[in-house]
Amino acid sequence: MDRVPNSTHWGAFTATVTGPGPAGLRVEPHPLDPDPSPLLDNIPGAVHHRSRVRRPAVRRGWLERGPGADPARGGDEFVEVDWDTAASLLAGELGRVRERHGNSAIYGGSYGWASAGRFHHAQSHLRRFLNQIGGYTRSVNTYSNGTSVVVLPHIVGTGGAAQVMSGGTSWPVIARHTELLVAFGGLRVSNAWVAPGGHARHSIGAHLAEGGGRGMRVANFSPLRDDLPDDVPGDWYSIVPGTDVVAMLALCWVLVDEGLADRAFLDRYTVGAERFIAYLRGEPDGQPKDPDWAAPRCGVPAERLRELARAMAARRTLMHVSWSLQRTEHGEQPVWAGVALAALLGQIGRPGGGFGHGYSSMADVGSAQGRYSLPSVRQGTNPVTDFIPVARISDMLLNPGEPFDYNGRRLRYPDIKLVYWVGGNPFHHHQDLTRLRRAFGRPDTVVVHEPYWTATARHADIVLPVTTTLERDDLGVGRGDSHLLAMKRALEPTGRDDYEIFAELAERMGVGKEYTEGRTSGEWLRHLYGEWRERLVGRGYDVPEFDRFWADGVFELPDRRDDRVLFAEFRADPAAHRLDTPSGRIELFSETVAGFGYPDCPGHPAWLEPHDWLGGPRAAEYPLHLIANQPATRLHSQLDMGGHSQGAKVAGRESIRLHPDDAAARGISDGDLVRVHNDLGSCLAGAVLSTDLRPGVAQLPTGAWFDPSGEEVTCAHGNPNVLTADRGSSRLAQGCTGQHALVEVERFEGEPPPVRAFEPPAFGEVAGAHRVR
Ligand SMILES: Nc1nc2c(c(=O)[nH]1)N[C@H]1C(S)=C(S)[C@@H](COP(=O)(O)OP(=O)(O)OC[C@H]3O[C@@H](n4cnc5c(=O)[nH]c(N)nc54)[C@H](O)[C@@H]3O)O[C@H]1N2
Ligand SMILES: Nc1nc2c(c(=O)[nH]1)N[C@H]1C(S)=C(S)[C@@H](COP(=O)(O)OP(=O)(O)OC[C@H]3O[C@@H](n4cnc5c(=O)[nH]c(N)nc54)[C@H](O)[C@@H]3O)O[C@H]1N2
Ligand SMILES: [Mo]
Repeated sequence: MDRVPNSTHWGAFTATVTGPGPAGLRVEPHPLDPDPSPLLDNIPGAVHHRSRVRRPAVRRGWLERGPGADPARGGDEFVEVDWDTAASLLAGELGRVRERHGNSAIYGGSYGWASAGRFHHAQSHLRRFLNQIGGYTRSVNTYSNGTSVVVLPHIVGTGGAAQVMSGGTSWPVIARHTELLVAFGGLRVSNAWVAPGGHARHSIGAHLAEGGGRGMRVANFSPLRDDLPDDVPGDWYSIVPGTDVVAMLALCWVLVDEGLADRAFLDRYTVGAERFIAYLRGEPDGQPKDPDWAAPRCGVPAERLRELARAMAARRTLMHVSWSLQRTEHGEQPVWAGVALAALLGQIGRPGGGFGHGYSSMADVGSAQGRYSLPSVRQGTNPVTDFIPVARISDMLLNPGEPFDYNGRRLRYPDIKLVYWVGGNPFHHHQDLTRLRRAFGRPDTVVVHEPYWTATARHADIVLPVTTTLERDDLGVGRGDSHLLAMKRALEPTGRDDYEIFAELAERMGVGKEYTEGRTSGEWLRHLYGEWRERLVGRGYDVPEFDRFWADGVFELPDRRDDRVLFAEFRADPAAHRLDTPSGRIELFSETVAGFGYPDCPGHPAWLEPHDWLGGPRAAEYPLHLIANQPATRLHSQLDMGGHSQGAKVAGRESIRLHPDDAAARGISDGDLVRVHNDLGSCLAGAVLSTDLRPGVAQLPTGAWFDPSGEEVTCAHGNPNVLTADRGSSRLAQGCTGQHALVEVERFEGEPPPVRAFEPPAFGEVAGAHRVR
């Protein structure tokens, strides 16, 4: 059998089919990848798994009683129907909602990562289709960096924010020039296995090795020692979670106090330094933000902070903030304080110095990039203006018509009647899943396209089975990727492509021609490639014809720059390369933000106590700080049933790491089944003891499939989002704050409920015409 190329967000691979079932599917890393991710091992056991959705299914209550709010959503059985029945029910319901309530009653925000592949990108097709039938309420920003993308434009302008977020200073520049990399949030290499759309050649390990070999040291500010790989020269600053701003302010204070701040840089390139420095000195509140103030709050000894500030000023220093820090309450502040600290050091715009954001968050940050766009499906324009910041989903569904604040505006939640989700798993990604379940009970109808019976599919009324990337042809390339890959079908499809489903609905709703433009999906691939090729050829690049490319299976992208230095042009000539902030400079104080009058996001970086931190009153009841970070064994909730992910489960549940002292105090041993709980909910998890954690800190990654089937716990499987609060970062950005929660942990005694997350729901029958033929 032939090895055929394919791709995922966590890397490219080849598939060889030798027989039926998982044993007959061999998945190997793509030969291009020098450092492939182990997440590829999840694929063989997942693609044929019993949790696949095999036929269209409609929730029994919806089928019997018709559309309407229903708290039974998520607990009901399903009735399998044929495609024709499903399509006619769905087209009818879309028509009803559109006519009775208008298009803004359709929520198409549908956040999520879906799969790699430029054509079969689920959300692109949903949006294209919904736009063609009159539009939908959309979502803005991401769970990933939804706080940064709102606050950074106030600090460095929209263009500056785009430069920070689209990759910043290139990795090779860091490897060659940076002497001290101060990494708030560490450099967690397992996260850099992933980039949206894929990453053909993983290289972060090589860059770190080059830098380390040259003498670069990393200051790993993290509650987890192993957020920095052992073989990278560095020092662990074991910090109390959520207190990075405290440490950053103290570092700033030392720079100012010891005359190490670069006044010339501040004068020429920033505004508001005086206001910020006055705050550091304690002029407004009587409290200098010095290392003695900081140490008991952030857990890093005052002397270490002083020494580090001096070292930062004496060396070429990159001040790095991982995205995780802004996925918290007041997550605007560590980003802003990080820029302020870099500005005080005066190295912004110098090779290997200045500010960086997200180097350990995604493979494409700092990677070589071409200055051209990638092939993509046009989504058209949305005539509906209603939107929500993406993580306000439960608020919207629970509070139609109510006002909310966002980035200086007061907006209102629309009244959603139909939720249409493709390519995402809100019962993985959203906070306070108990509340989300209530919210999902509110709309008239919930529609989901899924390859798998995820918790989101179970909370839907109409579930349509879709193919995985192994079951369709596509073009694979990520942002900041090195190659365009042919993704070739290797298996017979289960379900249909999202494209086929929307084409059918579009046809039934009178926009079939507009939607398909008369092309089959094979013709679309050629078309997208052809369009893209023409653009590149027009700019003088040599790009093969489609047939040549498809036969080769891979094309190396031309002219990718890996010598970027963030804000080098601005530094060289701040008048010619003004930032598009009101002042044209870096704003350490923003009149705009101050003018919004948000107590939870003042006009300069500041320490604001979050609800969930070990120094606050809530810690008396819930004394462990849970880090709910990205899983090292999968991407989010994807392929949690796969071999690699399952191999890391403990006592059949997701593993939670605890410090041995915290475990001993609770009579917990390695491998025990534990109950993790707070006032929002509880879950089971399997204990792993490790001195790589700061005492008082627990770590339970995201992505274990939500399993509400055990009555005595909210989730029998270990999904941390039953414990996280559904609260925006602040009124400014309203970003996701899922990274942190305060919890208590105890040994679970007695007979534990089984994990049923991967069992398909119960299927029943209803009398009459809707049965499977
Ligand atoms: N507590 C806490 N929560 C968090 C975070 C955190 O740090 N802490 N991080 C957040 C972040 S950064 C993110 S990005 C989110 C991620 O949240 P999501 O992106 O929602 O998570 P995924 O598991 O990737 O969900 C993608 C879904 O799409 C489905 N799918 C795959 N391919 C296709 C396809 O071709 N068609 C269709 N229709 N479906 C498909 C998959 O089966 C899967 O169920 O989670 C967020 N949640
Ligand atoms: N393997 C794998 N890789 C992934 C993903 C995945 O699901 N699996 N998801 C991808 C996605 S969508 C995104 S957005 C990125 C996210 O990238 P990040 O947001 O950078 O990733 P996280 O793993 O959530 O957090 C990184 C580290 O931050 C540390 N941290 C948490 N809170 C604090 C704090 O208060 N202070 C300090 N100093 N450190 C803290 C934690 O120890 C954690 O390990 O990852 C991407 N990469
Ligand atoms: Mo993300």
